[in-house]
This record gives sequence, structure tokens and C-alpha cells, in this order.
Amino acid sequence: MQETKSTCCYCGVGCGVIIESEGDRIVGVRGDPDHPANFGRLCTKGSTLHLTARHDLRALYPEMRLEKHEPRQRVSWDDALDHAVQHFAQTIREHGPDSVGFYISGQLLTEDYYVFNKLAKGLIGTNNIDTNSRLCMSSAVAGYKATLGADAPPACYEDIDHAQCLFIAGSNTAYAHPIVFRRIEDARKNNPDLKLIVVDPRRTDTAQSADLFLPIQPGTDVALFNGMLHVMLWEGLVDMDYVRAHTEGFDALKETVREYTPKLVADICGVPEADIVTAARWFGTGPTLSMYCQGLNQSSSGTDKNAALINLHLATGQIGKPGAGPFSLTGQPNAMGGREVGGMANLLSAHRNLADPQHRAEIATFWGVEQVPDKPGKSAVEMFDAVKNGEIKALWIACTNPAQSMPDLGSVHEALANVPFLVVQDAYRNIDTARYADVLLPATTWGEKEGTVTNSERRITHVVPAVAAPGETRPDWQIMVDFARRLGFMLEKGYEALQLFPYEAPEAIFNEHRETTRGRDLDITGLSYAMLDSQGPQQWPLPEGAMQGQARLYADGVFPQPGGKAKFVSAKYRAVAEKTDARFPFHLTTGRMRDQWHGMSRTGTVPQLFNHVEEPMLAMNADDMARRQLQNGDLVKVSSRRGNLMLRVKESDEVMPAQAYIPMHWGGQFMNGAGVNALTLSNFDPVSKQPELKHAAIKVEKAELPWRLIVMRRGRDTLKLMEALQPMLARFEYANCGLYGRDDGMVVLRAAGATAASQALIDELDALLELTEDVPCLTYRDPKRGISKRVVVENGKVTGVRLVGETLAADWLKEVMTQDGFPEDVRLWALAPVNAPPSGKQGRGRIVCSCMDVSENEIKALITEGADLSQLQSRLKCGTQCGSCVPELKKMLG
Ligand SMILES: Nc1nc2c(c(=O)[nH]1)N[C@H]1C(S)=C(S)[C@@H](COP(=O)(O)OP(=O)(O)OC[C@H]3O[C@@H](n4cnc5c(=O)[nH]c(N)nc54)[C@H](O)[C@@H]3O)O[C@H]1N2
Ligand SMILES: Nc1nc2c(c(=O)[nH]1)N[C@H]1C(S)=C(S)[C@@H](COP(=O)(O)OP(=O)(O)OC[C@H]3O[C@@H](n4cnc5c(=O)[nH]c(N)nc54)[C@H](O)[C@@H]3O)O[C@H]1N2
Ligand code: SF4
Ligand SMILES: [Mo]
Repeated sequence: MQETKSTCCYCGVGCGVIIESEGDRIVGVRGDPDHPANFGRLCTKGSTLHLTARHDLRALYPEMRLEKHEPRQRVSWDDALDHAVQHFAQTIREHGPDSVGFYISGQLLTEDYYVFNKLAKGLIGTNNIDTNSRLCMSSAVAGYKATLGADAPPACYEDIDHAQCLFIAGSNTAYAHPIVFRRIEDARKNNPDLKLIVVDPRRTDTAQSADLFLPIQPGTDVALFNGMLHVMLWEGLVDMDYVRAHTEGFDALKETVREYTPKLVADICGVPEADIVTAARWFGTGPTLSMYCQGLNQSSSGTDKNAALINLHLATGQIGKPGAGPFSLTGQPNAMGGREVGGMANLLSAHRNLADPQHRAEIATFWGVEQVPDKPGKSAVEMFDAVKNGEIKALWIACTNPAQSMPDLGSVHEALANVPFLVVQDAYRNIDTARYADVLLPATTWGEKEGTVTNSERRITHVVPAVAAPGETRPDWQIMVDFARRLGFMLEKGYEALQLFPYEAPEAIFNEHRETTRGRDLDITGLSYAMLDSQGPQQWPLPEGAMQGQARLYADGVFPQPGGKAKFVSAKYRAVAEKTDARFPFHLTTGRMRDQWHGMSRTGTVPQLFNHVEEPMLAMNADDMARRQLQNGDLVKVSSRRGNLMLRVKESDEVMPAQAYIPMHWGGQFMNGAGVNALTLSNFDPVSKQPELKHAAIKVEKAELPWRLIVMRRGRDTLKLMEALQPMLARFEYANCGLYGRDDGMVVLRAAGATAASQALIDELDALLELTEDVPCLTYRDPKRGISKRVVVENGKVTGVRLVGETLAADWLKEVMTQDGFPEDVRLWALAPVNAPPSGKQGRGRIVCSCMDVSENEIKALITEGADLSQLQSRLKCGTQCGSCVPELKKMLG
């Protein structure tokens, strides 16, 4: 057994992991006790990473098609790259460099990112390179730059231990940054006076644990923050000495917030005046650390939301000291690294600005090219618009799945379907975007590649491969270096390309990137792979000669603005871009679930990660449902001005009246429909250009789909079955598929329709899932009523269930399937229309604790007996492993 230190490839907390491998197989993973982000802890996703290290759904060799609409064929790397080069070179020659574009990802390593950026801006001469960070951190970047002068989160995780007030706005930390939330729980245990304020329109698990929860109306954050400043001014909580010494623009801001009285703000935000005053007092007294994420960023006023919050820190001097500062939690594992190398349409290496002629000249000189083009590149939404209208004719997409994650998918799918040439470079082959690819390039991924990542607190970790690259996969940087050299040759810049891309290993790329940071705010000239390996992960800046990185920025009150003073931004509240009205009366918000990651290409291969939330859904308030005569579990048609989606409705006390929530994870691979972004709109913030993914107006109508089908199959290669089922989803009016259980688990297909599906379709499913009568089974058929059921029993275990027309028994049969054996008293009822066998106990319900496999109903039963948290933990063992379910356990106890 070999052990390799690495990081978790999911969220921006950037936890250290130790990968356990045997030969070329990753067999285990545990938290790295020495990593300063997590000190050995991992959440549900991190601790199951080794279960994702299988190759079933990976892209393992290059594929391409010669004609549109023909299937892709397996080809050699040479053929695939030459084909791509030919198309890119021809497009550039005929239509100029701006006729091509690159859309990349905050999940690439810094070295990968650097090469992409240099290829576009240095070799090809286009700034058409943007990334999914535009959908993620762009408003945070713009907010920092407008106020503090540089894109640098000034705080660190340790500040959680020193704060007296934690202000969480637009972040469901308990789900999206679980290990940060574990640190918050620890800090509260150690300091009972620590105040936790949460601002979120939804009563999330994070909100549930707050001392003060402000369930504001969606999109009204700027009004709230301005109102808090209004109170702070009134109550003398503003640190005028700090304001005078270290900032400018306060008078204008004072003028702006004058009208944001608690009363007005209470009206706009829909929260009590007194709570606004309390929030202002706690924040103003401090030390206050604010933590924020997509509730602020994904907004048509995202930059203002960020700036208005940073204003509060500057006005109260809550920055640059232990326990204080505005701390944007980064989403993706290397969103920070991408920003460092300037991998966006408006940025250049080492936090330089593309719009700045001097910055462009510096980078051109550094790269040894004539110039970096001055024409601004297209941001994500603009790029797909340009693809749609034919301006961009060749597109390269790497490490992101825009056919699911971009807003207004109708338009994005149209662009992808019509672009003359598309390259997709991904680790998995079945993502929605891959369907459109003319060339599919297989990339190595977690555990297989070398480079660096930077987490939320500016901490850089060196990751190295634990196993060899599977199949013909190659690291992203290497694919791009190979492409760049070939492209240079075709563009008659062969020598230049060799000069620009001489790299044989990622370390050479890192060292070049490092040199671009000299004298910049993120100076890492003192850092090397060797130092990271010997001394562990380091925070930037770490200039030449420094022994270690810097935990906190701006302790001296000097900011990277002209004159050294931070700037207040006088932001006014603007409503969301699309308001609800009589036709679209519900305010939709979107976001994450605890155990899934984005489009689920990785988490969607682990049965255990489906147990917490099994299928896509629309969450609504009970009153709204009652008014519309909707029952929990009904199927509904959800529509916006742009598209619609068929979903199951779920009653939720998290969602306020007139609002609704849909998770972002389910796309075309796992449901019939493109996912939540079929509904969202592409309006974006004027400064950050980040789209408003969190707000849309929708209507909800009951879908009359009385015909139901459920199929469950285990004991076969479940991932292979799932892949085979995916193309079938579109043949039902409503359908989704997924996994369930533990270990190899089972594959599950749920479908519904207005009328029964044809027998031919059912036969096809039976054949596909090996549910035909060739295997030992119990069968029941009532053709008159359209009911047909089959339960497959192999070696005394139920390994398959197919219920057509009547599906009442699905839940308890699913539980029978997770167990070994098929007792007689249960067997008698297997084909009956009952939601529980009379002899059996109540179904388990949702699995709350993923690690210890403890269900909702088991927990509820003990709570009814009067158990508290510690009794739940000692008797059921739930919440004793990774701790991700502890907020939910507390909520259930509450
Ligand atoms: N489990 C899991 N964790 C993840 C990810 C994942 O896919 N799965 N992805 C990672 C990535 S890339 C990111 S960017 C982060 C995102 O992390 P978060 O931003 O914490 O997660 P979200 O669920 O997108 O949204 C956060 C909250 O914003 C709230 N919100 C909506 N509108 C508003 C508003 O107008 N104002 C305020 N104040 N709040 C609002 C939503 O109700 C939601 O609870 O998560 C990272 N971590
Ligand atoms: N409605 C709505 N939409 C949203 C959001 C929301 O909150 N609501 N959130 C937005 C945010 S914050 C984000 S960050 C985006 C995320 O959206 P995406 O970027 O589309 O999300 P992923 O599914 O993580 O896509 C990453 C892809 O990279 C592949 N991959 C993994 N490792 C590697 C590798 O090493 N190399 C290569 N080449 N490929 C690899 C994976 O298989 C996967 O297909 O979604 C955005 N969209
Ligand atoms: S909090 Fe969880 S998902 Fe995020 S880096 Fe740590 S283990 Fe990975
Ligand atoms: Mo993100």
C-alpha cells in the first residue's frame, strides 16, 4: 500500500487528503492530519473520493467525428489533435483570432490554467478565454477590487477562532463548505459568546443554527447592508479614526445610506427592524468575520452586494486583525489559482488587468510576444451568445459542463448544437456538453495529476499523482502544450510556439507563473515545489526571502489602491432582474445539496451519495402547496419565460412563502430535461458579468401523469446499467435515474406519463436491465388495468424490482433490496399494492448520516423517546464520523 498526499478535488476549503493506493488502484482516502485547512477531517464528499476512482464512465481515449451528426470514433491522440489544429488554424486564418474561444474551469490546476491563458492571449492573440469562475467568483473579485484594490481574500480560517461575530451571507456553509462549518462549530463550543448571524432567504441547516437569522427577501442584500451601516452610524459603531486614516469615499456613502432607515430596510428585506439593529450592533462590536458565497455573487447586483458588505468592514475597522475581515468562500478547488494566473477574459497573469496598457506590455515582454491584444474578450454569457450568432466558430471547452451549468440553457444548447467546431476536454465521457463535441479529449483527474491548487484562504498545496494515468488520458497542461506547438506550426509561428511552450513538466510552468508575481500583491517568488513538499502548504504572499506565507492581509491599513487607501463603494439597492408577477408568481432560487457536486459526473458514480437526496425536486412551502392543492411528492410542471421542467414537489420548511428552490445537480444525464438552468436567465452584473443564477420567476402547475414506473436493479454492473438507461430518459414524459444504497448499490429509474408506455418500451427496459423471465422472478400482470410487476430473486436476495402502472411498494422493496435475504412474510406482499408489508416495520426513509448509514426514521424514533444529540450519537453512531449531518441532527432535535 502506498500513501500520497494530495487535496480533495471538490470545494474551495481545499482539504488535504492522503490517498491510499495499491499499484494503479486508489483504494482509500483519509484526511491529512497535517493539512492546515482540515487537520485530518473530511466531509461526506471528501471521504468517499476513493469510491469515485473507477474508470467505468471515464473518457479513456480520444474520439472525433469527421462529419457533424455522425457518431464519434476512437482515434489516436495525433489524429485528434491534428484535426483540432486544422480547424482552429483554418478558422483563425479565415476569420481572425477572435473567431475562436476557450471556456475553461476553476477545477483545473494552476499550471493547466496558465497554459490555456498563454495559448489564447500569447500565441493565438485573442482574449476570448473565460471560465466557469464567471458563474462563481467573478462578483467577489470585482467587489474586492473596487474596495480593497486587489483580488485577495484578506482573512484566513484561523480567524474563525478569534471572531466574536460570524456574519454568513448567501452561503449555505453547512452543505457547501462543511469543514469550515466544522471549524465554526468548534469555535462556538470554545466560545459560547460567539454570535452567528445568517442572511439567506432559505432556512438552511446553516441558518437553523444561527443566533440571529435574517430570512431576507431574495436579492435584497444591498439594502440590508446599507441599513446596517445606517444603524452603525446612528449608534456610534463606526470607527471614524480608521475611516479617516485608511479609506476614502465615506461621505458619499454616508449620504447614500441616510435613506436606508431600519424601517425602510425592514420593508424591502421583509425582516423585523429590531433584527437589523441587532445585526448592526453585533457586527459593529466585533471582531467580525463575514463569510459569503453565491447568494451574493450570482446576482445582477453581485458586485454591489460584495462591496456593500466590505463597506461594513471598512467602516468599523473590522479588517486586517485577528477574527475580522470579509472572507469570500471560494467555490471550486482552484478558483483562486485561476484568478492568480489571470485566466479570465478581463484579467492577465498575477492579478493584472487586461484593460491596463502597462499590464499588457509587462506580460507581452515577459512572454516575449509582440503584444497582448487589447480588445476585451468575451465573458461566459457573451461567449455563448457569440457562438450562437456565429461570431465564434471554434470553441474549446475544458473541465466544465456548460450544457448544464450555464443559465438559460435553451440558448446555450442552441449555440453548442450549431458551432462549426467544438472540442471538449473532460475526465468523464457522458456529461451533457460531450454530446455536442466534434473532438472529445480524455483528461487525467484527481489522484492522477501534478500541479498546484490555491484554497479560499490563499493557501497553495502541491498535488502529485497517486496512480498512473488510466487508458490514454493525459494531463490538461500537456494536452494544451501539445496543441499549442502543433497550432504554432500551422500558423507559421512554429518557432515562437516552441519558445512559448517549452514545458516538459508542470514545475517549469509553476516557476514561470511564480516569476510573473514578482512585486505583485500575490508575490510568491519565495515559493517552490520543494518548499511546499518540505514545509507543507503555504499562503500567499510569500516573496523571495520569506520563510512562510502571510496569514492575514492589510494589518497595516495600507491597501493596494492609489494613495494606499481603501475605497467605499456607494451602492444602491436594485431589485432582481426578473420580478414575479401574476403569470410567474414564484421566486425560484437554486443551489447545492450536501452530498452532490455540480453536474454529478463524479459524485453521481457513488450510490451512497444519493441516499441523502435521491432525486431532483422542487422544494416549496406547505402553505403554497396547500393553496395549489399539491401533495408532497406530486409531479409538477415548472415553467419560466425560457423553459420548463417536470419535477417532483417536496414540502419544505426551509422555503418561505412565494419562493421555491431547485438544486443545480440534476442535468440531462440523470433526468429527462436539461436541469434547473432550463429556467434561469442570463442577465448579469454590469461590472463582474456574473449571471443571476439564483433568481428567476416561475410558475408551478400540477402535472397529470397518473401512469408510473419504477425499476431498481442490483447485482449487475450498476454504472454500466445507468449509462445504458440515460438515453432512455427522454422517452418518458417524466423520468430520472440514479443510484442508491452502499458499495455497488443499485440503479434506480423512476418514470411517469399521462398514458402507459408501450409494452415494447417496457420489454426494452427488461432486456437492458436483465429483468426478463429468464431470471428467477415473481411476476404479476393485470393488463386490463395496465399493471405489470416483477420481482427478481437471485441467490435468495431481491436483485431486481420493476413496477409498472402501480408503484406503492417501491420504497419498502428498495429497502428489501439493500438487505440480504427475502423472508417469507415479506415475500407474500411483494406484488401487492401496499406501502408496507403488515409484518414489516416502517420504512427507513432518507439516509441522514451517510458515513454510518443512519436514516431519518431511526433518528426520529429515538428523538420521540427523548434522546438528545449525544444520545443519538452514542446509540445510533450518526454524526460521529465526518460530522456533515450534525447540523441536520440538531435541526431535527429542534
Ligand atoms: N455539496 C456541495 N458543495 C459545494 C459545491 C457543490 O456542488 N456541492 N460546489 C462548490 C462551489 S463551486 C460553490 S460556488 C459553492 C457555493 O456555495 P454556496 O453559495 O454556499 O451554495 P449555494 O447553495 O449555491 O447558495 C448559497 C445560498 O444562497 C442563498 N441565496 C439565494 N439568493 C440569495 C440572496 O439574494 N441573498 C442571500 N443572502 N442569499 C441568497 C440560497 O438560498 C443558498 O442557501 O459551493 C461549493 N461547495
Ligand atoms: N442554477 C445554477 N447554476 C449554476 C450554479 C448555481 O448555483 N445555480 N452555480 C454555478 C457555479 S458557482 C459553478 S462553479 C458552476 C459549476 O458548473 P460546471 O463547471 O459545469 O460543473 P462540474 O460538473 O463540476 O464540471 C466540471 C467538469 O470537469 C470534469 N473534470 C473533472 N476533473 C477534471 C480534470 O482534471 N480535467 C478535465 N479536463 N476535466 C475534469 C468533470 O467531469 C466535469 O464534467 O455551475 C454554475 N451554475
Ligand atoms: S469540505 Fe469536503 S468537499 Fe470541501 S475540500 Fe473539504 S472534504 Fe472536500
Ligand atoms: Mo462555484
